[in-house]
Order: sequence, then C-alpha cells, then structure tokens
Amino acid sequence: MATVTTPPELSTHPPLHPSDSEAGRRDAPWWRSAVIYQIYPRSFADSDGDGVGDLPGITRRLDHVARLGADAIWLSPFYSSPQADAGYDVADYRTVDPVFGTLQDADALLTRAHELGLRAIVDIVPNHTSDQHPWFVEALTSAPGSAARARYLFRDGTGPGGDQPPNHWRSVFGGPAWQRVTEADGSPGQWYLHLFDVHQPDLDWTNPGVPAEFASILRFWLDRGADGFRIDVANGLVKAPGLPDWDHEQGMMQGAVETDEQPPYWDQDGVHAIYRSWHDVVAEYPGDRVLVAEAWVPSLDRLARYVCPDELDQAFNFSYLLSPWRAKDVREVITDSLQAMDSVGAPTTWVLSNHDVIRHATRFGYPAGSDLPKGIGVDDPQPDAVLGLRRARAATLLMLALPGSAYLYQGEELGLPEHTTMPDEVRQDPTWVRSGHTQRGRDGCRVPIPWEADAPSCGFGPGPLTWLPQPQGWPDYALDRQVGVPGSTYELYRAALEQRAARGLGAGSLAWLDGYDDDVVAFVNDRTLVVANLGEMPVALPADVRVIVSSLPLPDDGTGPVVPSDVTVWAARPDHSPRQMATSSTAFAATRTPSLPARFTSYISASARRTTDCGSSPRAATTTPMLTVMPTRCPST
Ligand SMILES: [Ca+2]
Repeated sequence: MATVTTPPELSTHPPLHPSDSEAGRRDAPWWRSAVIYQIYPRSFADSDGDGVGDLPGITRRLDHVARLGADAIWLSPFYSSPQADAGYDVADYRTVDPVFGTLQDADALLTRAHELGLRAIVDIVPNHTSDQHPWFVEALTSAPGSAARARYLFRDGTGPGGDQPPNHWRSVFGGPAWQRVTEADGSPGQWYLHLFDVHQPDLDWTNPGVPAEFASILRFWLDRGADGFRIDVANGLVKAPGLPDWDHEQGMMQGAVETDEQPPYWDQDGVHAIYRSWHDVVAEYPGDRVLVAEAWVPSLDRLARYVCPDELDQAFNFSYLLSPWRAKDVREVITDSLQAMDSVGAPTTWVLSNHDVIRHATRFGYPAGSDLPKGIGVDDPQPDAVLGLRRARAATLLMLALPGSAYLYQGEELGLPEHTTMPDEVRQDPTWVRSGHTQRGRDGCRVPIPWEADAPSCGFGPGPLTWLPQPQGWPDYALDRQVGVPGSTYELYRAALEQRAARGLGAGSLAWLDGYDDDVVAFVNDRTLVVANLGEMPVALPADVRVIVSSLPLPDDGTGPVVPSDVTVWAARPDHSPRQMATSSTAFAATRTPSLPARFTSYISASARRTTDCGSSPRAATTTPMLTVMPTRCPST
C-alpha cells in the first residue's frame, strides 16, 4: 500500500441510541436484540426429491441455523393455498399445504426448533384470503347482502346496469381493484374488492366475525408453539368508511404514493385497534412471543405507530433495505430509524435481503443508487460479482453491529448472489407473464440452497430436481465448501453472530464518531468501535484498538492495520473486558497481514467467477401447483 494512513483524531457524539441497562437486558424479551433467519420453505431443503422444499426438509437442516448463531427463524407461508401468490393466498389457515407436508410436520419443525434453542415465527395473512377459502366460496354462492358476503367487501357496481366498478381503486398489481361476480341465477352481479390479485379477496375487518376468526387462528398456532407472527400487509386491513374514491395509481411497494394524500385503504387509524387486540391475545401466552409488522407506510414515523407498546413489537425496516451503499444515505437511515423507533420504545430492525428483493450480494455489484429492474435477466447489465460480494460482506457486518433486531435471508450467509442469467422459459414468478415480459420477478433470489457441492441438486434434495435451476458456480457457495474455511462468507457470519452476542451489540448503543471523511460510517456501540469504509481510500484505525472481526483481512501499511475500501471492521476499544476481547477462531481476528491473503482473494473471486455446474439439476417436473397467476409484490430495489 503506497499511502501511509494516519490514525484519525476521533471524537464521539453523545449516544443517538442508549444501551439497554443491565437490568433491562436481563428482563428484555429475546426479540429486542434477536437475529432472525428467514426461511423460504420452497427453496430451503427438499426431503422427498420432488424438487420443492418442504417442512421435513427444513427440520433436517435446522441445525445449520442454530450453529450459525441465529436466535429465531421466520417461516414464509406453508398453509394450504392454490399458490396464486406464493402462499400469500391462504385457503385454510390451520392446515399445511401438501406440497410442504402435514400439520404433524409443522409440529415436528416447531419441536426441533425449540430443541435447538431457536424461536419460530410464522406468517399470518390477514388482509385477504384465497378465493378458494371456504368463506369466499360460500360468499360467491350466497345472495347480495348475505352474512357470507359481509365478511368481504362486496359492493354493487356503478353506472348503467352496475357494470362499472364501485370506485376507482387500483390493484397493487395493476388494473382495477374490483372484480365482478356472476350471481347464482347467471346474471352479472356485485363486485368484490381485491387490493392484490383477483384471487385474493380483501376481508372486511369491520365484520365482527373476521377479527374473531383471526384471534382463533393466532391461538391455533400459539397453542402449537409458535413464538410469534409476521403480519403480511399490516397497513391494509382497514379501509376508510364508505370506500371513498381514489383514482391515483399507488406505489405501495415503493413505500410511497404519487401524491401526498394517503390512499383510503393504507395505514388507516382503525388498524391499530386490531393490533391492540392481537397484543392482548399474544399476552395470554407464556414466554415472550413477538408480533412483526410488514407495513408499507410513507415514513418511519408512521411505521412507529404500529409498534407502540400495546400493539405490535417490531416492524420491518424497508427504508434500510432500500438504502444505497453510500455513507451519507446509510448514516441517515440509521439515524432516522433509531429515532423513530426509540420514540415509542420499540427495537429498530435491520434487513438487507428477503424473498422479494434482489439479493444484496448482487444489488451491491451495481453502482450505488442504480435503478435496478425488478428481476435481472441474461440480457440485462450483469453485476460486478466480486465487488458485490465484497460490499455485501461489509454491509452485513455493519448491519449486525447495529442495536436492535436483524433479519437474515436464507443463503446470504453463503454469500449467494441473485441468479441473474436464469433462462426466461423456466421462470416461475408470474410477474414475468403478468407484466407482459417487462419485469422478470423474484425467482432469482429464490433458487434452492446449495448445501453439498458434490451432491445432486447441491444437496437441496435427495435427487437432482430443483423447482428453479441452480446457476453455474453454485457448488462453490455450498455450505460444505465453507464450514471451517477461514475467510468464507459462512465463517464471517458465524463469527459476527458469535461476537454480536458476546459483546451484547443487539442491546447496545449507537454514538456516531467524528474524525473520518464523509464516506466512512463510524460509530461506537458501547465498547465496540465499528468502521465501515464506503470510500475509495483506505483509512486507519485508532492506534489503541484491537480488531475483533473484519469483513476482509486488513492490510498493514507499516503503522498498523488499515481499512480498505468496502470493508467493515469491529474493534474492541481500550476499556473492554477480557471476555469481550475474545475473538472467534475463524474470524479475521487482529490480522496484521501485509496484503489480502492470496487464499482469500482466490476464494472470493472463485466463488464469484467459477462456472462449474451443480451436479445435473434439471428443473423439477411440474408435479405441484406452480405459481401460475402470482402477481408481483416486489418492493422496489
Ligand atoms: Ca419436497
């Protein structure tokens, strides 16, 4: 390294976010500082070789999540569903879809999770049911004005013959949010509201039968041992009285609308009474159960209203996920997030990837702030995979140092990229068809996980079938190529989670540091110094700190270790206790090497570049109801 970097004169701001007290830490519910690992059941592990992941597959592989060091799992929906929207169209909230297994399999999964010390959060989808739900089937065969129709939002049409929709509301997926039905006598009939797909009729939450049914569903899963719920579209359940007209296109998934006005179906004040009642249901149960909101609202302040002390416990922080890899943006969103959640005493959450967005190892392989398509295909500009993984590791290490609760998405601990060259003819996300082949959708982040490099389907299942093709190079990311390998992304995650727990970072504080250039994100969390270098020039660490974990090994410029571009470091400050100085055996602990070890750089570039194929893994024969009409729910990335 040519330039000698001088250790900066650092000064600490007053804490933006205070630590939990010792007593507070002792008594705090687990979820205030948890690391929660999202499992997308279709793509985690397949037990029976049909190419589709299932609950027994998850149970068999669950020790991986425990060894990684996560505190909990969140399971995306596995309920009986025609799969019009990847299981977010539920036909029976109390049964498991046969493609995923049985209710006994769900019980076994929950039992195994608890044996491993993992909590388990399940999904709840209360805004709408499937059109195959018995309630909706009954509503269709019942007369206008009947009790069965009153559970949904049936209305007469407008205009001559009622052949125009009741109002101008638009579906999130495009087109009118209303569908006309044919009455029992064959005549054109009423219309029903579907803010999402036509197969997802919205429930009427002002009908007392609806909240009563959902309280019963919550209890059904709490009784079986669920440790909480992730609430789908938590901002949508209540519509403004009278369904007043609104003819703007709305961009819920971008978290914004085209006007400053709030649509009469999002974020209505009435939702909060529902969540207060859910809070009470969950409070009937022993232990600390958690309610997590997926709520797309215009601001972090509006989001904070969902996590008031008598409502839900935490909310996904999509603002953080959507933030570009630029220091100014990262500092701003961290500050705003902590201030908003602290204002109501709720833990802030952090997330970089999920089943709806382009994986962050790929997102960060494009220039910061790029406007990426909703799904990347072979014709699109391809990411810089090496840079993407480098930045993803740095971003993850930054995220895991933040106080609050962090969400991981299956496979990110392996450094998995998005599948960006998937042939269009094997795509399963109906977004591709529904968008007129303009948006490829989310298949690229849902590719089955590689467990064993040399096994068929990379160990995803017992045979070669995978419901989406695994890309070339997948074996290089396999878990068995990374366990115990210094420098692997898996070992980085494991070391980070170990140190996060040992150093109490999740319950800790955040105080910004001054002294670095603007393109460095630097803060202290109690006795841990965190430096993320988002700039181009290497920066020095203070002389008196000791490196605990770094996202890549740190070169030494002769005066001490320096932090290169796109690298994050955790370091112990001088007043640490011996226990907090403990370093993980496989972390880059206190490395003072003259340059990046060749073994590491070859690993990272090989992972990103190699073109070995994953056994022979043809696409699964379509033996299961595939996602034939699923609309997009992608947040903008
Ligand atoms: Ca299966």
